[in-house]
Amino acid sequence: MSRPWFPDVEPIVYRGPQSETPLAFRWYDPDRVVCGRRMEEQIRFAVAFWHSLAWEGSDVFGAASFPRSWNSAADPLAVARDRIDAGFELCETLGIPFFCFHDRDVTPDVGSLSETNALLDRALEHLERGMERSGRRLLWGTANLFGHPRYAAGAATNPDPEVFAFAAAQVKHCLEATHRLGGANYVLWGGREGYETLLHTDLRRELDQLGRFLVLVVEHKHRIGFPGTLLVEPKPFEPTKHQYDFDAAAVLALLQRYDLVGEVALNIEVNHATLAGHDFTHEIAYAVANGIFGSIDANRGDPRLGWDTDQFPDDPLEWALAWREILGAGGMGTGGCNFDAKLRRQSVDPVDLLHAHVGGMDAIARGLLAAEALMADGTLDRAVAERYAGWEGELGRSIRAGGLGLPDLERIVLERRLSPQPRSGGQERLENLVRRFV
Ligand code: XLS
Ligand code: NI
Ligand code: NI
Repeated sequence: MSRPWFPDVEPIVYRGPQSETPLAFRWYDPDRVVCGRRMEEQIRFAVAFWHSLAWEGSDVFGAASFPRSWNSAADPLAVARDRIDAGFELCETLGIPFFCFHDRDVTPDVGSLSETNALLDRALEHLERGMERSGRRLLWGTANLFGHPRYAAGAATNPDPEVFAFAAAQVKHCLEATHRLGGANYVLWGGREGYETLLHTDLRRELDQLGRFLVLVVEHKHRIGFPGTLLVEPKPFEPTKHQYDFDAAAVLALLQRYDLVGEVALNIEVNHATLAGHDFTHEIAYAVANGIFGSIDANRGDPRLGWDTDQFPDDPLEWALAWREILGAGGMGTGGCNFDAKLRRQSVDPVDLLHAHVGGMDAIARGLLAAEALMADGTLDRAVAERYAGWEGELGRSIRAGGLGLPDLERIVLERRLSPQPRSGGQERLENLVRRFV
């Protein structure tokens, strides 16, 4: 493998927790079997094209701080090819099996939909060849329905039906491309599907529009026979003040209302969970409990910055708790861990991308190993089972079965002179227990 974009870097390998080599894995050991699967297959890491290849360090206050050589060609198709090549080189250097992209991460909007699609398709031919050569796979594709000014007032939830139509056409093309590339999932993140003010917003109408849009995407998935999973990615706000896919619970309500349960699952992002005021683990547990867990966007926020800072993961404890939920649900399924994470603006060297991914991969892998050990130990699971043991007894089972009304329960309390006593939840003991494994 020639390495024109990340020269002087050898493929990064596992060297164990004691290694002092900066670009080495201390915990991520792709061939190690964890809970019945090789780590690589259990985690399913993906590189995000937008943050790691297209983005060059601009923020709302300043311009690009690390122009990338792979983005410097004059012609958009040449940029796309270089960017794709750099992307596969990044994946191969890191041993990352998957990637994710938005249509506009590959080629820009060049005016009319037909010209834009034609340009994208030519770039995707190059992508397809790179996939064959490198053996890398597509975790998910998605359409960028938030960057272009036409989407300033939303895509599906726009007050103008022509924008809805445009967004639908864009998603049709991107879903078909994802299908052609063998994508495991297709993601819808409703960046501007929300409102800035209720003063000019017909909320009921916009929810119906969003529901209609999702139904159209589901219909088209079946029409073309796309076997992957459709995923909605919750986020509470940013860019809009309020987004309709606020959190896992809000998306579940949408899916129920528009009869889409069983058709659409969730792509849960760490920093979106925390922005919504939840722990990451809560969002996963909520999705798992409702049968809609799909995939993960791995990153983290900053506890003192209230926006989507998209930093690379660094907390094995947070990931251990997340993995416990995911493994409990049978694993990732078609999903995976996509690094929807970006460098800090001062990390101007391409090699910083490698350090960032290595750290993130190790944090996630270490969490996975901790979750496996915690589950094998069994104390925590037993504590939970004991806490609810009463519900497996005669009274608990009868209540759950639905055979007892309020008068029956009153009679039971009076006849048996019930006087339930508080029992310790043992939280501190369990927190100490978990710490032993991380
Ligand atoms: C933005 C989202 C975005 C989606 C894909 O906050 O995380 O990156 O993952 O459109
Ligand atoms: Ni994301
Ligand atoms: Ni995000």
